[in-house]
Amino acid sequence: MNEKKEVGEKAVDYVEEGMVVGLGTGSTVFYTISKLGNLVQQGLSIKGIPTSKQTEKLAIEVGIPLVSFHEINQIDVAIDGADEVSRDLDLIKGGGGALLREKIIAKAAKAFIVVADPHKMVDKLGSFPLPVEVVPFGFEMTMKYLQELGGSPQLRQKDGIPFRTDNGNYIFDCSFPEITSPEDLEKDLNLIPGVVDNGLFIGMADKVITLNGDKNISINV
Ligand code: DER
Repeated sequence: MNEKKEVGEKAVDYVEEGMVVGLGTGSTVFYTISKLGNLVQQGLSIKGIPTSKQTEKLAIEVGIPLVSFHEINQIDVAIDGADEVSRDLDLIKGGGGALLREKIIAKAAKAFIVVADPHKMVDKLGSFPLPVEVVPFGFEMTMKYLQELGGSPQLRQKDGIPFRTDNGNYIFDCSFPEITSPEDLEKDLNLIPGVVDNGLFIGMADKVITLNGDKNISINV
């Protein structure tokens, strides 16, 4: 079976009747959302909160009822993908451009479950360029501050113009020679005026579902 499909569908085991579910963004959680849609058609009663317009569209297509924050008291579980997962279950996210809404929903959830194919599992974070969401106003100055922190920021483009997030912001994909302290870097980045948030999710994942060396499901906690 497709590795993404196998880990994505496994996450459904953590969704129970009546739950409010944070629905992540990307090609792995696509399978989680698709399977949840099948279960909803078979009678499962859940409500979804999407982390992106892309996921909102998918959830509607597969028939998952959606709610917004003012209609709920809490999010029971959030399920999302990642671009890198460290041994400490810290994450780099944002490859899909949805990091801000993903982090808001992951933080608000009682449980945050990550679905990641084995290629995402790393010893140390940082091979994947770190996405940093910034407001367009003064982005040229923000870029300079990212460079002063040791990053090599590249403004993400789409169709020849700067990529815009669902929130109307830009993303810099920042390569760092080495991320010695992800905790400190996350804080330092978010202190820069113009930075909205970044793709470091430190200490947030409760479980990471992947495949082990024998290609069997591995639940890391
Ligand atoms: O943007 C993100 O963090 C997404 O979750 C995404 O990058 C996950 O990657 P995937 O498409 O390989 O699941």
